[in-house]
Amino acid sequence: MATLTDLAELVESGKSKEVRSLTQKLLGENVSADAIITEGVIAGLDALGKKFEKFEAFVPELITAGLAAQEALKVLRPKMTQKALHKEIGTVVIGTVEGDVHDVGKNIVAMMLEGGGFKVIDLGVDVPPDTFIKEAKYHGADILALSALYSPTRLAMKETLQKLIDEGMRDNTKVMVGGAPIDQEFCDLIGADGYAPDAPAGLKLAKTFVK
Ligand code: B12
Repeated sequence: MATLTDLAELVESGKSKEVRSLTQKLLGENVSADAIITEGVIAGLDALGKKFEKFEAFVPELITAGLAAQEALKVLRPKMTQKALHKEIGTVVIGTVEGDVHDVGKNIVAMMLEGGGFKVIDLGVDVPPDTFIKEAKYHGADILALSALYSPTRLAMKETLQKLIDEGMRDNTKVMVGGAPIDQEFCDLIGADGYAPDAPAGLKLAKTFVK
């Protein structure tokens, strides 16, 4: 019987087609979307990340694993974003900051926020500070959610916050930050409103902002 460990291995080896069908199969067996993400998708990417650190894997492998992970998310998306029956509880503009193209984690956070009742505007990756501000203004965002995975790009979070202040929007827009190199200390340092280590914690945090 195929398991979550098999899924992790398929993600790690970048087998998109197999990842898609195993994800469908696991869902059909009532394995939860949370378990599929944590023990399948993230476990596979983490294992590959460790190999990358030891020069046992290289960028092409990261690319194919990233694509395979997205296949799993495509299958999970309808399940995770089933519209809540009540009306939207707030608007979130989310994106990966300028200079950074990692988006698997950001996509998981976006799906979970949507499933939790938020209207989510996803700006994608490598988003310049000006674009975040323009879109937050246009959509009347309650929350700006910034993701960064590649450490040097963390600085773009600070720039985005500064632009928000310059535009006089800081009082009406909560800013939450996340991604592997981000922690509470960094959040406090740049003056963001909150940090969450993963998508479920991100949803919990976002809800406290719209109470
Ligand atoms: C896949 C991958 C890639 C793929 C990304 C594909 C894609 N579509 O995303 C590609 C090939 C593009 C890539 C490129 C690079 N990568 Co890369 N990559 C990875 C890898 C293996 C997995 C990342 C991932 O998706 N993790 C799984 C997700 C689910 O986790 P996550 O993003 O952390 O998200 C969770 C939380 O952090 C949180 N979260 C995330 N965002 C947000 C936002 C908010 C608001 C909140 C509340 C929470 C939150 O919730 C998520 C879900 O629980 C990691 C290693 C690893 N273990 O993470 C390296 C890693 C991130 N990459 C790394 C590097 C060095 C690079 C490159 C510089 C390599 C190179 N030499 O070119 C480039 C940089 C490109 C750029 N400018 O951005 C390093 C970064 C080191 C550092 N500290 O800066 C890592 C850590 C690998 C390593 N161990 O050295 N990479």
